[in-house]
Amino acid sequence: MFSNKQCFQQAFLKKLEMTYGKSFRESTIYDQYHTLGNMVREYISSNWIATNEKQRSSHIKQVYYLSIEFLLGKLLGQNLTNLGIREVVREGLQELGIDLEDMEGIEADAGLGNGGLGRLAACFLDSLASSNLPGHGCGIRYKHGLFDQKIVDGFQVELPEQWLRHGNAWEVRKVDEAVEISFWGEVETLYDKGRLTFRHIHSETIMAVPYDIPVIGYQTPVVNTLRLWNAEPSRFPVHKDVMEYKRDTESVSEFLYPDDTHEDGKVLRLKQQYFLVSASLQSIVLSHRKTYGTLKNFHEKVAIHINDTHPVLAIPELMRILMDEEHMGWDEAWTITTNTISYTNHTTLSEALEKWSVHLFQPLLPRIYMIVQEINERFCKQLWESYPGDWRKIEQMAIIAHDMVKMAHLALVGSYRVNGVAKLHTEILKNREMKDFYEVYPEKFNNKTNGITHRRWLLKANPQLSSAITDAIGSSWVHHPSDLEKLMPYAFDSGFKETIKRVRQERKTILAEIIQCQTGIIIDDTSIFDVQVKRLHAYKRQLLNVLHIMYLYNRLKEEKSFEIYPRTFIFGAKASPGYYYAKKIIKLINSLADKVNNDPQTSPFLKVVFLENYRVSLAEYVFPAADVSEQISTASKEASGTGNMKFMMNGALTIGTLDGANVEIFERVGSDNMFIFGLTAEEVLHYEQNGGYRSNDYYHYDKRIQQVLEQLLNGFFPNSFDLFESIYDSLLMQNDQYYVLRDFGSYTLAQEKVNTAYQSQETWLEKSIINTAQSGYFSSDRTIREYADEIWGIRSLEQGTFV
Ligand code: 26Q
Repeated sequence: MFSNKQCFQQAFLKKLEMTYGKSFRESTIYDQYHTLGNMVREYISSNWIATNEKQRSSHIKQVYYLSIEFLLGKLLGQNLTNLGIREVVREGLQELGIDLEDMEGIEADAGLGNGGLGRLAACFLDSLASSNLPGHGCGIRYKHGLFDQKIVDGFQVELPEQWLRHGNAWEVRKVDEAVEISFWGEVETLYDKGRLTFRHIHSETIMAVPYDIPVIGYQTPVVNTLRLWNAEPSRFPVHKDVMEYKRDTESVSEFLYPDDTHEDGKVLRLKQQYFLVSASLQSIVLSHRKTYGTLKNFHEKVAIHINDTHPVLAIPELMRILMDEEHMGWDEAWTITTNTISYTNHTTLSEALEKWSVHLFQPLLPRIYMIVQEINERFCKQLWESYPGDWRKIEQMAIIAHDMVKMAHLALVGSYRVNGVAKLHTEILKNREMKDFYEVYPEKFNNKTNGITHRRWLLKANPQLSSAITDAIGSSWVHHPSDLEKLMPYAFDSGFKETIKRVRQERKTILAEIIQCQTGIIIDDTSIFDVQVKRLHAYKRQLLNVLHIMYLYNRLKEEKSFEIYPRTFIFGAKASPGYYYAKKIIKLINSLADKVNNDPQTSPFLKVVFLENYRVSLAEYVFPAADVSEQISTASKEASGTGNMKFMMNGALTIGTLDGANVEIFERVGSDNMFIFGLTAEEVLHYEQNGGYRSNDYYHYDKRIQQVLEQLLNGFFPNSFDLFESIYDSLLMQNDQYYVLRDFGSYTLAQEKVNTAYQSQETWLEKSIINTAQSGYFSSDRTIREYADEIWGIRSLEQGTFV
């Protein structure tokens, strides 16, 4: 049906009429969208079934990627691209007067994630399928994804997100594969045939119903599965109000929690985590049993990966299933479990490490708690043998201590591999944050530098750049992204540079139009597009960017001879609803935008734009249009970053600290093609250990800093009385935890270099091309290959026993 546009058109019209009982003329764009979505799903259904069948019958090892977040974005465009039918469909629709881009535009983003961690999971799914690897995602089908952000009077306001409002064309509900999840109640201990057995009684159960989404690989018949669990009522309890039970049940998969490390754990969040884990493990075990009839070889045929600690209850849950349901003894169950589970850590911020109060944990998950206690006791005994008498060490490393369950410790003890997400991050884990564990389990630690799918972030998001690349070096880079290196000599080819110049301008004009539509601000599309898009966090230092813009504004106002190349500073960021400091920064950015954009003296040189509701689909327009990529976190705080890679791939130049994966970008492009500034991770860690930083000194000795900080308080921003006091205080009264003032001077110098470098257009283009050419390493295909080979031990279908 997709072989040529006529066939497609016929099938499309017939399907539309049959589904909606309307003629094409009467149909809405939503009818048309769902018709196309369903056609694509049906088109791939035989491959989907065949993939499942082959993966099962070949007895090849499978990996399940458990993640509380999957930030997929829109699926239609990516699926059409991967199937290689986008052109046929576009032309077929065009003749019917439908614009494919409009149709893609009405699709809601699947925004089931906060940021980096959730988007990484989505990129991994794409790379697994595109590499023919047997890997599936397990997540939660949140009714509401991450909140929609509105800016009202410069302040962030959150609205519930509603991605399922018009239905979801990609999911298939599998009610016959539903499983039950138990909470609350008590554990009954029985003595049966000479052994202790445990039964979870008087529990409240809810039903987990799977919704499967096909994950379509690029130009391959492989279609993997993302299984999202929906919470529904199962057996109505007799002693509880029926409506209340229904509400409580459904609330488990109602909302995605915003990333809020400031707020204490809520019982619903823990419920979600166990819900995901228990549903996924039950279904994995069922399917394994069906194929092999035993669980003794479970770890040989299944790898389970936990994305951060959120799904760490997979460890005690697998123990529970193996012992309570399969009747294995502790040692056998432990061997299987600790050879099945591997874990990725995504943060070094110790305040962000998950902990749960025993008082909340134990009543909700009584049997799981018992198992965690047993794991803890055995682990502490083992420590006692290695470190006799060292109570302090044992207390620090224990899984349960001071009435708290430490999820990262459970993950470290119960998994066979643990990895960081960039070289620097992994070193910090080994040498600092998890030093004690590294001493006990050196063989578990390894690094897997993050990556991004070049299919979404280059091929699909930037077709203009993609064509230019393919015209120059051929299309092998699409399958082998490291082939982008073939572009290196073209950095000095005047014809190619001319093409890239045109492409870059075209992409900037497209973004300028979106900005004008969304904000009403008219920006100069020949100015430098300097972009910082990411979640709002103190450690990411959007504030440093803001203070620098204020400083530029002041100089433009005060020094007649001061000139800069026109620059547009673009921000996009959501703040967690309860993170007041972050929300103040959003207000500050918007106040600054009002101030500088409306000053006729400065506005030809300086514009500030805050993009509302930053999300995957908007990001696809932002990265291709950026000249400058702001990656300015306090060194050692950003585990990796992945936006940095998306910018680089699209030819932006990075201004950044030596943090996270910036270090590895720097290794590839060198100081000629990147603007590095600021403290190193080592210097930051040194300050943290030994003290010696006094932010007030930087205030006193630097007039520029004095001026911008006074402007936070002195009415420089109209109607801002008191508003920004907490920001001022964080810098001067609380000694500037993230070294903003410490790095201000060196950031300013780096920005001056950017300003100068941009004016040599020819060499700037060279640098831009070199960045794209060196970005192949950051394809998630490389990352996934490393996970497959070095952690999971899985092989692609072609290399496996079946062809
Ligand atoms: C915590 C408690 C309660 C509710 C939510 C959360 C929560 C949710 C999401 C905590 C953290 C997250 C997300 C973290 C995250 O995205 N980390 C980023 O992961 C990226 C992928 O590895 C890295 O590139 C980033 O450096 C890292 O910050």
